Amino acid sequence: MEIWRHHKHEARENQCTSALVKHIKAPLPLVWSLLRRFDEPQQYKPFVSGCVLQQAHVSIGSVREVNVKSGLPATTSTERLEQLDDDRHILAVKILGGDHRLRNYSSVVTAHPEVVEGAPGTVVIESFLVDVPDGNTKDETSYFVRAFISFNLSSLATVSERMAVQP
Ligand code: A8S
Repeated sequence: MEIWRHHKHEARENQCTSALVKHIKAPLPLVWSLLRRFDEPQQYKPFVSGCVLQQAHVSIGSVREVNVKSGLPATTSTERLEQLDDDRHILAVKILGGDHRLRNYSSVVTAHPEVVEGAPGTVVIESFLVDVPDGNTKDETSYFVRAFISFNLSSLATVSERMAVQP
């Protein structure tokens, strides 16, 4: 399978898009069990302080209210689950609103098995598409978003690798 096929976003003139790759030394079922929890991003995202789902259960179209820790340029973000594929390991989320500057943000994260030094590992790819805010450049926007995704994926690796060694 071509691992990049779900990450080809069509960016308009006022938008930017980019992707990050993270290799994790933990088996795919474990990594996916963390990624798929649309209702509990705080399990690995270091800047999330809490999350409230607007429905009783997660399904496509579910909306979550994410609260982020103090000191960040935002306090809250409203996000909708667009796709959750437990067979192909695809999660897609759209940001609907919040007191931040990310307009029309959408992201896709996929997980793929790999073997690292004879042990089961996982490659995670996360890509995004977002409007470039007025007064910012594409490079600034990309740098800002990539920084948060990079922290999230590093933390995902730390948490999964810890769980992999002590089941
Ligand atoms: C994610 C990705 C991002 C989250 C960003 C980019 C955010 O949660 C933070 C600061 C902001 O200014 C925007 O998948 C927002 O978490 C940490 C509140 C959306």
